[in-house]
Amino acid sequence: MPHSDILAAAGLTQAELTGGSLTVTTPVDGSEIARLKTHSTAEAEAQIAAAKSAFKSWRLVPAPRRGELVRLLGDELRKEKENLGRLVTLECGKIYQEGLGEVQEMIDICDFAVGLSRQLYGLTIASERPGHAMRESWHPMGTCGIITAFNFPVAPWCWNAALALVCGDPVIWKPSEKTPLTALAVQKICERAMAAFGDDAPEGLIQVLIGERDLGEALTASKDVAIISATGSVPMGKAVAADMSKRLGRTILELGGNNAMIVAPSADLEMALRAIVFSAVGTAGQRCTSLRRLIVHEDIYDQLIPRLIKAYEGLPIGDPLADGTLVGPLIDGAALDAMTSALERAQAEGGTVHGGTRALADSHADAAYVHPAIAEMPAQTAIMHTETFAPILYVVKYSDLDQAIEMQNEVPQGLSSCIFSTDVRETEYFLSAAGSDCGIANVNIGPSGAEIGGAFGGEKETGGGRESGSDAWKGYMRRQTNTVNYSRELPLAQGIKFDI
Ligand code: UN1
Repeated sequence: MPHSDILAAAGLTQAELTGGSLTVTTPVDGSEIARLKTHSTAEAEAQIAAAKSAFKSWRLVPAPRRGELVRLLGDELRKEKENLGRLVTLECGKIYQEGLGEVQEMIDICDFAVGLSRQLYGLTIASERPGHAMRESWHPMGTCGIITAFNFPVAPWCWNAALALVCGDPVIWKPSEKTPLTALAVQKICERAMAAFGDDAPEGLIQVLIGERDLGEALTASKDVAIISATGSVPMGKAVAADMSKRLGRTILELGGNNAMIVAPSADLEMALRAIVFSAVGTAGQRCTSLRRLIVHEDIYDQLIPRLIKAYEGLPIGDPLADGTLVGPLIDGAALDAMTSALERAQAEGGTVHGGTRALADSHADAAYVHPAIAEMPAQTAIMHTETFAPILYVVKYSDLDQAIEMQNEVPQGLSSCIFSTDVRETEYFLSAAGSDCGIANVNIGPSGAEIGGAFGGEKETGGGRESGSDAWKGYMRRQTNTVNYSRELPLAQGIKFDI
């Protein structure tokens, strides 16, 4: 399908796609697909003011009714799954199957949030005083600013927005400047859902800001943005956290990962092989959950690694829109440079690199296709402590599980992790307090491809935030402790006497 048809099918008009200063190129072939008009910081401030006034009425709409808006959003997304999935592929380069998967994540979180809209439960608490009742109430918090990255241009917005909306919070989205088109297409889908919902969806409830970093800074600077949920690099997260700490605003941070798999002697190597390839080369190694470090027991190293190298050699690399492609392009030339220099460092640190060179340079001179790389390392060297957003899989040997877990936990990031083993003593140990230090720890599946039902996020430099399922909704509400005295006395807590 020509690029212009993909844009049109996603509802984007020529008038919107031209005449602005933000040039959008597709990583598929490096060609320009739009010049978008950007928002000014004054417009960002106007959006913040509109959200503030939307909050006044939205917080009073009963939560199950707020859920109805998210149900309608899920319905619209179901209708648009292919069109939006294809646009995701065109704009960020992940293969079409993964583009569809990303839209499916949006649909799934909408379903989850609809159910949640009737389950924003608080506690009742035993009071120490006679004739007193205590409880905990959850109230809407205020506007939620959502900052997202190019690699998952739409799903993380929805993990945040679906929850924030049922929790009573307006949302303002600042997408990556590399992927603004998917954000515009989603905004249109939201507008249809709001129109179907009717009058109690106030103006300013769901908004999007197109442009550069200054717009994100307008969100972090404003006391009228109660929460910032940011997905992206560690430096971006540190900048957001620093700004937000100045006004003690709430953050939900989902930053870098440096995810490992331990392959133990008892592992099912067929399964491990498939899991390794999907999690290391899926999205061309540009997921925050991508597998980056493979820690393999020395007894099975020679059975697994040659097969893995062979599997890499046969990977179909190319147009992510074409059937059968498994590895699409990197986002841009800068990503290719970062990959090349990481591999040079790996070699300088004693590594042996397989693959890792540029692919399709003749047919796609303006795009950044690569052969995914495997780097066999003598130990967990310095380069392995950093996250390079590219398909590089570092491989090291281990001899004892404690040493493997120590290596797995040694890096500054703490998002996802996994072990392949059929020995329950090993797998339970890996999940125990002495095991993985990550927010996600899996057994016999790879580190990527989390379902929306669980809380998503991780520790250390990953930022500590949790999004998506479980009780992540609490991050979008304020907790209020209520004590009600229904007696005719006024006993004080802690038995204090204070007679006047
Ligand atoms: C990301 O890369 O920012 O677990 C998110 C996964 C996906 C989400 C990745 N569900 O791989």
